Formats: sequence, C-alpha cells, structure tokens
Amino acid sequence: MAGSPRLITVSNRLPVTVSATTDGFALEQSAGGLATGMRGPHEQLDGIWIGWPGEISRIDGARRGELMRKLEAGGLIPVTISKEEQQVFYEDISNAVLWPICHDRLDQLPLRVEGWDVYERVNRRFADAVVEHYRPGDLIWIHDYQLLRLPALVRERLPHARIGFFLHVPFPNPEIFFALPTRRWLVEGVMGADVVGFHTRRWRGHFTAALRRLFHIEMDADSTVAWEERRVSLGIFPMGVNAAELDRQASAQEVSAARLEFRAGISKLVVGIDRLDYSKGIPRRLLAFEQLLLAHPEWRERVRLIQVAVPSRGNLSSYRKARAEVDALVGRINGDLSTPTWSPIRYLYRSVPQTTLLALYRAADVMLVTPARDGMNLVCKEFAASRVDEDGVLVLSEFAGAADELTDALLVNPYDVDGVAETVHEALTMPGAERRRRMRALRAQTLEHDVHQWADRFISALQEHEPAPARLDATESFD
Ligand code: GDG
Repeated sequence: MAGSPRLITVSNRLPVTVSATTDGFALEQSAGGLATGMRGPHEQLDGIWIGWPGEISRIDGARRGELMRKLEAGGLIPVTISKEEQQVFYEDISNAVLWPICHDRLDQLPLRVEGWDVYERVNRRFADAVVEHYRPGDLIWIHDYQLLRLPALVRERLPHARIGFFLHVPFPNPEIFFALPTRRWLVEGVMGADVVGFHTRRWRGHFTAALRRLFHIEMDADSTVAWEERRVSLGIFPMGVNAAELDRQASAQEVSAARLEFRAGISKLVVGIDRLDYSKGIPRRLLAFEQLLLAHPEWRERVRLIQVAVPSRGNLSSYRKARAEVDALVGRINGDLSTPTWSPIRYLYRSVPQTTLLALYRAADVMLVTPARDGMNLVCKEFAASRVDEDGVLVLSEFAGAADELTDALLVNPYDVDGVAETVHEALTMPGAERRRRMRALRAQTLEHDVHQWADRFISALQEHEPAPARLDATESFD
C-alpha cells in the first residue's frame, strides 16, 4: 500500500512450517486463525514476519541457504531457537505454565516452575531480530503469551517505535494470575507496548485489575493508562474469521458431497471440533451427550455426535492425560449405548483436511462449542460463516470470548452437564423458522466483523496512537 507504514508481525511461529525431508525441506502454510488473519496485512503493508520456522537443525548448509532465500522472498525472518531452549521456552513455560494460568487451571501447574531465564533469553532473541530489521516509521505487532516480555525488551532499544501487543488467550483474574512469582515482570513486559489488545472486555478488566493491584494505577475514560512517560492504550479487538472466503469454499461441490456422507444412516448430527486441550471442555461435552440419550431415549439410533480432536502438545503429560480421559469416555459411552446398527459417538483423533472441516460444519444440525475457557474460539465463527444454507444451531459456552458477540447462539454453562444435555435437546427440536432466524443473525455478525476488520482496527489504533515523547537521554539504535 503506497504511503502506508511497513508492518512487522512477530509471533512465536512463522505462518509457514518448515520440515526436513530426505532430499531437503518442505514448506507448509499454517492454517490457524492467526496465520490466516495476518496474511492480508502482511502482504498489503509490505510486511516482514518474525517467528520460529520449526525444527530446521537437520537441514544442511546448501539447503539451508536455499531455505533462507525462500523465506526472505516472502518477508519471513526465522528466529533460531535451540532444541533445549524450545523445550523450556515453549513447552515448560509457555504451554505448561502460562497456558494453564490463562485458562484458570492452577491444578495443572507443575509443582516447581523453572525456566523464566530461558523465556527471557528467547524473548530477547526475538527482540534482536526486531531491532535488526526495524526501520523508522514501521509498525511492530507482537502476538500472544509466548512473547509477553517482548514489548518491553523492544521498547528498551527502540524507545520511539510504535509497538502493539495482542493477547489471543484470556488474561486471567488476578486471583489466579498472582500465583505466578513473575507476575509483575510479565505485566511490565506487556506494558512496553503502545496498544495492548484483548478479545473481550472481561480479559481487559482482569488486566486492569492486575495493574491496579501491582502498580496502583487506573485506566482512564479514554481506555489509556499512564506508564512511565507514555500512555498505553488498552483496547478490545474481538478476532473474526475469513468469513467471505469460508462462505465461498463451503459452497463447493466436493463439500456438499462429503456433507451427505456424514449424514448417512441417521436423522440428526451433532458436531464438535477442537484441539485436544483440557480447556476445550470435551469430557463434560461427552457426558452431556450421553445424558441426552439417557434422558431422551427417543434420540437413540437417530442422532450421532462426531467429535474431531486434533492432536496437540502431546509432549506434555497434562495433554496425554486429557487424551486418555477422552479415549476412555468415548469407549465407555459407545460400549454402554451402541446397538448392532448404531453407535452414538464417532471420534476422530486427528486433524482433518479443510474440505472435511467445512463439510462437517455444513452437515451439523447442532454444533457444540463448550470450552471451560477460551480467549475467543474461532470454530464457532467458522461454523456460522460456512452455513450458506442459513440452517444449523450453535450451542456455545458462556465462557468462550465469542459468547459476547454471538448472542444468537444457545448459550450454556459447560460445567452444567444436565443443562447442556437439555440445551442440545432444545437445539435438536428447534423449529426451522427459529433456526434460520438465529443463523441469519450469527452469519451477519460473523461476515461483518471478520478477520480483516479485526486486523484493520488494530493497525489503525496503533497508527493513531500518540507516539512516545522524545527523551533527551534516548537514542534510537537501528544499526
Ligand atoms: C487460540 C485461542 C482464539 C481445528 N481443527 C482442524 C482445524 N482447526 C482450526 C479451526 C480454527 C483453529 O484450528 C482453532 O482455533 P480456535 O480459536 O478455536 O482455538 P485455539 O487453537 O485454541 O486458538 C482461541 C485463537 O487463538 C485466535 O485468537 O480464538 O481462544 O485459544 O481455525 O478451523 N483446521 C483443519 N483441520 C482440523 O482438523 N484444517
């Protein structure tokens, strides 16, 4: 875009994943929400993207050079992180400590937490890359809980840069966040940014409560906080999905064909799609589905739940335990309730291709999205965007960030197993006119507030932010 500033996106992972193959390497586009959402602004704003490319130590000299050239051509700057550092920074701290804290799961914390020094060291490595590639006027947009220290580390070296930070997960209630001995240091890290973005008012409220208790400072009516010689803006930017593109893809012939296969032999289909993560509420969802069949036996042999659970973070014992729990529940419920011609739950422990994903969204009479905690949750928005037929009912946890916007879903308390079962019954028996009224409203919401609008709003907020005042003692160092 002529005249627009350049955008530096920084996230733990690059939007492509590199893997070593027998004859060199393979590059694969990442499909997740962050990668899809940021791809547009990255291309339009002549951007560079800084992140970890995946495990590349096995790619040798000449091939390595070729890889670097390929990445560079796409504006992608790889940050090198050793296997040992990755273990501590990503697994031990980010996923085994920060993730459970942000999802209210103090019970999942390891007894002893070690490795904050490595977390800082890796964040510094990202800061080195930002400083090396920064040019005056650039916008820097840092993403997520793996990089909480990065805004302050960049601010130290580029005092006048425009720095944005967006948290994709919930910011927890201080009662929980304060369990971390590093709580003050982490918040100081975030406050290096000019604009700090959250999905919802609630997550921002938790953050301002932490600021109040740690530093005795308050957010003003204009949503800014005084911090050192700057003002930091705390904004609410609910992330959306690439709705127009999903709408287009969902109409494809192959999607319609696959949709029919999922519905064969049953009259109603319920669908759940999640990473296999303890925050997503899968075990209680299974119990709720069982309860539906116990309380309303007329559904037996007529309804099926297809649950896709995408393998995730299998190196952590908490995730292996979550998997074992889901496996056992599916086995028990199917064992108790199946008949020779029907089983209630079809369980897929794998990632499915995009066409299958869309066909499942389109095939579902009821989509069950029941996390115990979720920063936003994009699956429910993708479901609405894919329903070109304006049909299907969304049952959504009130503890997902998306519940603030998707008020035409049937909202449930995911801890209330009987309540969820009754809501699924209500969804299965809802008259067509009401289903369509609700789905039209969900689709209008999702199409209007899409991922492009999300990125544009954040970038505008960062551009419009009052720059940090010049300080006599500070010199910019971009060499
Ligand atoms: C974090 C926050 C926040 C899932 N299964 C398959 C597949 N997916 C795709 C979905 C969706 C994405 O993965 C999952 O996004 P969510 O938002 O639901 O969840 P997290 O991964 O936990 O994301 C969350 C998000 O960041 C963005 O800020 O909303 O709260 O936890 O896009 O479509 N894609 C394919 N096959 C699968 O089997 N192709």
